[in-house]
Amino acid sequence: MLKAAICDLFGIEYPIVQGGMAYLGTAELVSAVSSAGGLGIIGAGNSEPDWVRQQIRLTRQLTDKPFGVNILLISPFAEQVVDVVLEEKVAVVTTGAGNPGPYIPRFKQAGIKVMPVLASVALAKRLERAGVDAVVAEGMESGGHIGEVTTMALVPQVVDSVQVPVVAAGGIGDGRGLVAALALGAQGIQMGTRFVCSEECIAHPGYKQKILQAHERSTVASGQTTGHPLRCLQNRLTRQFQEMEKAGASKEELESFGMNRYYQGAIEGNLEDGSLIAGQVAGLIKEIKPVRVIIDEMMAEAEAIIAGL
Ligand code: TUI
Repeated sequence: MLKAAICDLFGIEYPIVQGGMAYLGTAELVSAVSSAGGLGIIGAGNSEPDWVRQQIRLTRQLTDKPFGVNILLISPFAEQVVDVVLEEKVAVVTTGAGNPGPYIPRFKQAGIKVMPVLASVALAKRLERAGVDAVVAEGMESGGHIGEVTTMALVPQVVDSVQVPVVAAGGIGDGRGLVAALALGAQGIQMGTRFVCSEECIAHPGYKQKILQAHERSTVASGQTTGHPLRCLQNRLTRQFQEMEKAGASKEELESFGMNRYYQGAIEGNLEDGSLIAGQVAGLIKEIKPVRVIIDEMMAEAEAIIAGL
């Protein structure tokens, strides 16, 4: 049976972490992933701290397995979500879109494992010194807010730069991706897009269908000029956004145009004017399945590949 260092670190059965997706990392999905042997992650996104607390408590009712919370460091509620996570003594925290350094001492004091998601070797080294337990090295194939380096190039460079376990993210959707990540020296993988197309994910059915219909070039990273590039499925919104960027729109104009689009896309199913966040792996996903089937098939495929190498 395929085991990795992060399984012992987090007390999980399989080295599979669910990406902490805003609005979609709810108790339904998180408990399903953790109950199936992976690590489910509540996506705090820009949500209010009370909502995060409620999701933590709901998840605890649905599973007795470990799970985590992802803190979006650019959320206006980030500080308060940190307090909620400390008060609720969640097992694991992942972070996105920033440097969680200032919060690390408090998490460690509370016995909470910290695993920042990052896109550079420099931040991985800095955060290892600050005491994180593991890092997620996220390549630019990922959906959502991305860095500039691909998973293939980033993961081995992060692995060579830190002692803590590295989890690979970006472009991984099946057992082949898991084996590839392990070959690069990662101790596990994180997936987001694959779990959007699960039965348990509350994403709008129209958004899930768009992912199922996608091919390898269906996503685009827009917003490079804002400093927060975001990978989404192409639609009217991404085309308008790119035209505004080409015409030299200011960062403020672009950010206000992009406001609240995640919820519209992911939950309301506004398929043309909402953000349909997805990674390049969307083209690989052909079916909506229960989380347990996704994880079991992925593990069986990975083990068969390793046995046949
Ligand atoms: O965070 C993500 N993916 C996301 S966050 C998101 S919501 C959002 N809203 C508005 C603007 C941008 C995003 C949707 N998808 N992935 C983890 C990730 N973190 N990728 C890259 C980074 C990152 C970038 C810069 C981490 C640290 C960082 O450091 C800057 C610094 O302060 O050193």
